[in-house]
Amino acid sequence: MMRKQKTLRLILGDQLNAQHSWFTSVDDAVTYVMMEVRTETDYAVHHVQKVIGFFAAMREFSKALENQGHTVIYMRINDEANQHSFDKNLKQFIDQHHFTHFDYQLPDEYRVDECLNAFCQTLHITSNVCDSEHFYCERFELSEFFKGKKMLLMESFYRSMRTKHSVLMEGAKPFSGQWNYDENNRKKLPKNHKPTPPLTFHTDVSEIYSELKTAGIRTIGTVDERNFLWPINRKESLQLLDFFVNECLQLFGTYQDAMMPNEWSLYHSRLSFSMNLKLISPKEVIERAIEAWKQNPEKIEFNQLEGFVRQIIGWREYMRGIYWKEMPSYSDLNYFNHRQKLPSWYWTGKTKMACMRDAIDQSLNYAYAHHIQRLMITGNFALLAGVHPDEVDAWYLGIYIDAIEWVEITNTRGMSQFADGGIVGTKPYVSSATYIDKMSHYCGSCYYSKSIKVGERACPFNSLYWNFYDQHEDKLAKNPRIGMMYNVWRKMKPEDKTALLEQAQYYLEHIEEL
Ligand code: FAD
Ligand code: DLZ
Repeated sequence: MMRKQKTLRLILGDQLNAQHSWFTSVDDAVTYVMMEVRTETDYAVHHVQKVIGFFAAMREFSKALENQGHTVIYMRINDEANQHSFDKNLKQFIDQHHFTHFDYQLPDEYRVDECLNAFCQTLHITSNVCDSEHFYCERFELSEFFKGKKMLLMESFYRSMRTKHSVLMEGAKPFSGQWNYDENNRKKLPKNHKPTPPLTFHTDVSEIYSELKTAGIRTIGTVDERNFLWPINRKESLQLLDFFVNECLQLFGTYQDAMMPNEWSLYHSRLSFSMNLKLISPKEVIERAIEAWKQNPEKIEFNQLEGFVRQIIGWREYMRGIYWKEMPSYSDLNYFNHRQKLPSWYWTGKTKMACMRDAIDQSLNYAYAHHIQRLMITGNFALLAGVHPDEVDAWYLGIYIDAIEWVEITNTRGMSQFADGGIVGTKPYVSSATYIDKMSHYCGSCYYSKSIKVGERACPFNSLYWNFYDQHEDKLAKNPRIGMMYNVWRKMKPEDKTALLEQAQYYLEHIEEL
């Protein structure tokens, strides 16, 4: 009789998928391994809530596996035997416990994928890699879809996903005959509107917090260690999903681009953390949202649902596909050759610009900002200020609870900084105060004036905006989506142009004081 293999299976911190086929039966020849390691806590300076969130969710997941009868090795951050990298610890476990086979799931991050690939080459036992069974698409499906195409348009990818997976379709046509409801969506919040208060959790994470301090892990931001607000297991993630479809979905599309001081989550789902750790799947999120709409179509209009589905089956899958298509060269792209550093107030919120202060403060307090705050406030400013994309990436990769490179870098370097020269976006997302005021209630309380372009109280976004276009005319003037701005710029009086450029220069030289 053949001896049964003794298998070691690695579960990464963002592979907490209880629905994975690995777990359908208990096999006493299989041991699962999870580990808290310095390579992961230190590849960026993370928000304290992010590190705690990952560790708490990993510990919950390992406990749940053990309760189901699975064998788990869980290595904590301060374990004496911890060698603080996946490959070194794995080697140690394999040698110590005489495993005869090693399994892992496809990692979502290029760096970890390379590390585990290389590790398997060194092994004297057999190994196998399988899918993480989370995404709609396979790793290189988008690459195949766009093969031979110059433009990688999200809209065409999104439509093909809707069709392939029969989501909101009537045969071959989109339900209601229309693919895109952006026109109906994206409104400013009425001034006295009180959004639904967010559902938060109250987990005591003081034990993990004190372990992080003992380990000396550098972090940013704050945490209420007795009331950790993020979901850390599948049950809580499903509660958050229920809360979203019952309380927020009906206004999701309408206010998805709106911003309001001191309102940190509005009608957003805050499901990115749960989804990125695979506590819940994109498919079940979409199915739950569709079910809620079907049950109550009067409360949840179709445009709200479509706006939400688009984010997940569209943008989320698209960004992952772009990541695997373009890595590793993507992480070096710097189309505008930007070189500046991020101002130090990105880590303190101490700026007189009300919009920047609010977006940074809430990022430090909650490890969260919604999409338009990331894109049109902090990202917009960094691009206008000519900050090096490496600096911008490091900040975004650290500060947000949901930041994992595949979805962070494509959004930051790609969509927000246009450092990829137009792989993800068709034009840079920059704006003056006009857009910020159109979508928010920040400008009314700001030290700077949204309508002043030059002078002491001039909103920095105004002059930096024109300075950006002036600086990059060679790269942008031919772009059909922005040619119009160059017509306006060229028609401006020379003395007005000079004043704007001088103002921008002054602000760039005094960026720390803004
Ligand atoms: P909702 O507004 O409720 O949207 C629902 C879901 O749609 C999200 O949970 C998310 O899974 C998905 N989604 C929406 N927009 C995008 C998008 N552009 N790309 C991919 N998925 C999307 N998202 C991350 O998950 N991790 C990141 O590190 C990250 N970094 C970003 C950096 C920048 C500069 C920008 C502009 C965007 C970034 N995003 C990132 C995308 C988006 O901002 C977040 O997914 C969203 O804010 C998460 O909050 P939510 O769950 O409340 O989203
Ligand atoms: C983000 C993160 C952190 C902070 N810590 C760990 C860890 O200690 N152990 C672990 O397995 N995963 C962690 N993660 C998530 C990983 O960085 C993630 O699994 C990889 O980036 C692969 O996508």
